[in-house]
Amino acid sequence: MKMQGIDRKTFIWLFETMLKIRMVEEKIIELYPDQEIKCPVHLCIGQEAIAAGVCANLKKTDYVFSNHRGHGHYIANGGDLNEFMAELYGRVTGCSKGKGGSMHLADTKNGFMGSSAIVGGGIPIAVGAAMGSVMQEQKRISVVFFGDGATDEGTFNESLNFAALKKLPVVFVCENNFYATNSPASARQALDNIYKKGLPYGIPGIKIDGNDVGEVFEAARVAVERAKNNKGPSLLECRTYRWKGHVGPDCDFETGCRPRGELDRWLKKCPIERFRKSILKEGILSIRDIGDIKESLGREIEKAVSFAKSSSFPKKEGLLEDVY
Ligand SMILES: Cc1ncc(C[n+]2csc(CCOP(=O)(O)OP(=O)(O)O)c2C)c(N)n1
Repeated sequence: MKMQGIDRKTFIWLFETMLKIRMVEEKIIELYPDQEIKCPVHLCIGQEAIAAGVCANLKKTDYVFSNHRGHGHYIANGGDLNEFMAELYGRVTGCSKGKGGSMHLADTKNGFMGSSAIVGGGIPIAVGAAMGSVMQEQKRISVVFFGDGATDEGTFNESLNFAALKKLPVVFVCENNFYATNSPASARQALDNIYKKGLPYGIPGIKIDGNDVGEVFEAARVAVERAKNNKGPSLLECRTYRWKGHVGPDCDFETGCRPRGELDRWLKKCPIERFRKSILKEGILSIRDIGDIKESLGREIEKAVSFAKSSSFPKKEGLLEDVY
């Protein structure tokens, strides 16, 4: 586990954030059968290190764009948990006023400009935001999270080209979990080389173990620094695996969509368990401290669920408000 250059406070923040993402999603899995959460949920359990490692390097003023698998990004970027749960429950107190659901989270006060279900859709928008930032002489950088499936889209290449041409402050973060819905990357891409896809445009790329939060943190630090110093965009390919199915709480091997053995191999590379071991070994936290963190997160999550359930649904009359 790569841990050099990370201070104690950041270590603890990274651990708490990854655990928070995991525990929130485990809660969603528990509650989903009640059928009160009506929206589809694309869970990111297994991919927590990427959201935490990247967002740890960002300021509230930076722009973040996300995709349909965006719970971790919203949480790691400091999104309010009550508003998150309320959004999943379709309540008016939700971060998108209950009209977006899990795939359309937004938290603009923290620079989280929104997630979208259009695969690859966030990529050109992030480039546009970076361009706006440069034109307005702001020091805001733009970060966009997307899956390996999004790199199959033409918009990915067009956006990379334009960002490179204009030397825009963008960090492209690909969470390569090797599947787009049920289609494995090997059935869609001739080469296994997403990190190299910016090279023809002059964008440096790096292949990272996306389950090693230290490695993600360090690569993101370098990319963010580069963007801030007007050196242009970077592409991070973070290799990981989603433990759950494409959508919903099942695992997808039940329906034959992917092999059980593959999931089992990745379960052994749990990003949180790996980090927990390092944290204990380094003496940064004790088992007791970790227990306390879990307890406090559990309370916070329960409160958010109660907040969501006790909030009202949006009114019918407001159906066409906030529609762009
Ligand atoms: C433009 C577009 N094409 C297709 C879809 C249907 N769709 C939804 S998610 C998805 C797969 C996305 O895979 P990836 O980008 O790798 O992200 P992951 O789900 O693996 O995190 C597809 C094809 C869509 N929502 N938008």
